[in-house]
Amino acid sequence: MKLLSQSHSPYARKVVVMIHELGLSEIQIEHQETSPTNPNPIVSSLNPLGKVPVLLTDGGAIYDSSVICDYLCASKQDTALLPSSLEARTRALQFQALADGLCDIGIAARWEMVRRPENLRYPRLRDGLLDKLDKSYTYLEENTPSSTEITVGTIALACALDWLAFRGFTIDCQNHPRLTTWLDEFIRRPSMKASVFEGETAD
Ligand SMILES: N[C@@H](CCC(=O)N[C@@H](CS)C(=O)NCC(=O)O)C(=O)O
Repeated sequence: MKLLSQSHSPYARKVVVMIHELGLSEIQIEHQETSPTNPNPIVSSLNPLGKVPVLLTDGGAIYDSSVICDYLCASKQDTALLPSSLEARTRALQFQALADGLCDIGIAARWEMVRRPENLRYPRLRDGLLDKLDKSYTYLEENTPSSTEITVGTIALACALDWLAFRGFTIDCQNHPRLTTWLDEFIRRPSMKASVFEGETAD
């Protein structure tokens, strides 16, 4: 199997971390740049949305990151990273949904702050998006996972928060001490150290 990935994508990193955590070292990881303003024909031929990550399997191409994570857990019959009990599974998937939503918001905010030509930016939209990030950080400070909770949800969350910090949306450690401590500890995992963000979007 081969994963089409991007070294600065939080969704792709979630899958890369899952690959490490599941011990699936046979999966080859290939970097592919893509953006809505600079689409990559290889990625677009495999995913009509033109986005990475995409996992190439004998049965065809799989996207998006959540579906790939589900596929990898099922193929390894791993129930720890994606628990089978209803309550634990919903909790993991809810964290994953929040994490992916944070990344969607961060990407949208970056369009309004750096990626779109300056005369086309909409400050009111930027402010609305930044407010969602603030509210999510406050929610997560009150609902910080435990350091022993290693699921697709907490992996997604660590990748999302570390990506937001990588792009300058850093968590205020004075106001969010529990969340900051949790993230600092999580990014020390070997799987996170092996997948540190690097690079710039090529629009
Ligand atoms: N929901 C998707 C989001 C993937 C996504 O937005 N990937 C970005 C990289 S961070 C991308 O490929 N963007 C290219 C584009 O939007 O054309 C997932 O979870 O895989």
